[in-house]
Order: sequence, then structure tokens, then C-alpha cells
Amino acid sequence: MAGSRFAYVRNFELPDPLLPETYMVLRIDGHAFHRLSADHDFAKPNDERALQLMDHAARDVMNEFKDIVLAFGESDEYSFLFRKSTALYNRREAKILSTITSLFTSSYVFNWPKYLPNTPLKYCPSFDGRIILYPSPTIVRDYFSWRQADTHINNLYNTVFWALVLQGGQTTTEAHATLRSTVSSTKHEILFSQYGINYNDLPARYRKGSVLVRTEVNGEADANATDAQSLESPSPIPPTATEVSQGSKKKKERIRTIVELLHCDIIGDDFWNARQNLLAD
Ligand code: DGT
Ligand code: MG
Ligand code: MG
Ligand code: MG
Ligand code: MG
Repeated sequence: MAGSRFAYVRNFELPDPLLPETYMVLRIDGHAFHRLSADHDFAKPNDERALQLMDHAARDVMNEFKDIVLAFGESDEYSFLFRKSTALYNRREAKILSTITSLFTSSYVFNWPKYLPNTPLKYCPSFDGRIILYPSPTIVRDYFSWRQADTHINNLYNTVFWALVLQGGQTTTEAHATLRSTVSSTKHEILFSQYGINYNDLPARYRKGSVLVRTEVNGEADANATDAQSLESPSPIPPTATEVSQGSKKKKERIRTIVELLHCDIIGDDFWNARQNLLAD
């Protein structure tokens, strides 16, 4: 089976394996969403519909790729954490990155009309993607803390900024100047004293971002029971069920995995202590 005389070109396709035994995080980010959000009249600073659409696309990715155990989303970005020992596509970087970025994008476009029914897409949205490898659980946690801290910093800034502009009548230039070198407590104070907004009363989705976590549900156990406080909204898509056999063949135990949507803190220890499996193996 020598193939054609052209087959040698295959040798130019070089392997691109991701280092084994490392944690893989894939982050996608909307291309030029500053423009896309303006062109499609997204609410400022947060558009609930657009954020729910992002969550939907991320859930579609997790339903397709079971080795993703956790995802975190804010603004126009989503980060996906794979279980450490994943052998997805033999850990070929381009294959993993292109397939997942493409699936996320097509889901975003496919589901757009469900979330923004009166706003036809004016052009094709796209997302960039990258894969970052982390050598230890500590750094993985710091990565997710970094993203959630970013959510908080941006949301606080944007909330005051748009209050100054939309309610306070400042120009965007003036609002930027008002906020230049203000600390966090000053921003809280402006919001409360001038606009009657208690920052901590804003929706958790805006303050904490979106956490999608794969949870095993054994037998009759109800996953919601353990996470009732942090489970803010029911998922729009039915959870997937996976049947796996354990031990002897005649004794099959059903393990369902569901993907929960939370808007909770992931910087502290509680989230991770309750889900030791996320960083295991
Ligand atoms: P990039 O990522 O380098 O191609 O450029 P952008 O424009 O996507 O910038 P990026 O990703 O740093 O920032 C996200 C932009 O998307 C930012 O301008 C705000 C906008 N955006 C994201 N979510 C919302 C939303 O819910 N409402 C509004 N009004 N804008 C949003
Ligand atoms: Mg960017
Ligand atoms: Mg972007
Ligand atoms: Mg972004
Ligand atoms: Mg093919």
C-alpha cells in the first residue's frame, strides 16, 4: 500500500502532542465582541440573554466532551478544565482546540435565535481559542481564581461606569475620568450613595460569572440537594445520563453525571473541598 507518489506530503503534518500528566485548560474568547455587542444592542454592562447563550454553548461542549469536568464563563469567554489524565484525541493540540472552538461557535450561532429572538445576527461571530497546560492543582485553582477575580473587577468597574453614563448623564470620557485611580470601596460608595445600588444585591451571575460543573449522581441521590443554595437557575437543557458498569457484570450500578450551572465563589476552598474529583488523578 504505497499510495500515490504524492503521499509523502503527509510527512509535513507534524505531531502536536500536549504534555502528559498535566492539567489542560482550554479558553475561548469572542473575537471583537466589543463591536459585536454594540452592533447587536447588548444591554450594558451585562446582557442576561447573551450570557445565557454563552452558558448554553459551553454546556453543549461539556455534553459532547465528557472529559471536561469544569467550565467557567464571563463576558465573551469560557474556560474548560479537562480531567488530568484525559486521552482525548491522543492529546493532539490542534485537533482538540479546533474541534471544541468550532463546536462552541456553532452552538452559539445555532442557539442565538432562542436567546435573542428579535435581534437577527448581522454577521458571523467567531471565537479564538488556546490551550494552556498547568503542572499542579494549585496553579489550576489560581487560574480559575484569576478569571473570577477578573469577573469581579470588570463587573464592578462596568456597573459604576454605566451608572455614571446612563443614569448620571456623564460622557464616557467623563466617566472614565471619574473612575480613574478609584479603589474598590469608592466605587461601591458611588453606586450606593448616588444611584441607590447595593453592589452585593446585583445578580450573582454578573458578580461571580458562570460555573458549569460535572457532578456524579449515584442512584437515587439528588445532586441539587447538596448544592441547593448555589444553584441559581435550572438548566435549559436536560442533563445527560451515562450508564457505566462497575465491578461484576451482573451488578451494574447506574452513575448519572449531570452538568450543573452555578454562580458561586470558586476562589475559596469550599467549592473545591466539596468536589475533590475535579483535580484528582
Ligand atoms: P478580542 O477578544 O481581542 O477580539 O476583542 P474584544 O472586543 O472581544 O474584547 P474582550 O474580549 O477583551 O472584551 C469583551 C467585550 O465584549 C467587551 O468590550 C464587552 C463586550 N461584552 C461582553 N459581554 C457583554 C455584555 O453582556 N454586554 C455588553 N454590552 N457588552 C458585552
Ligand atoms: Mg481578548
Ligand atoms: Mg473577546
Ligand atoms: Mg473577552
Ligand atoms: Mg476527516
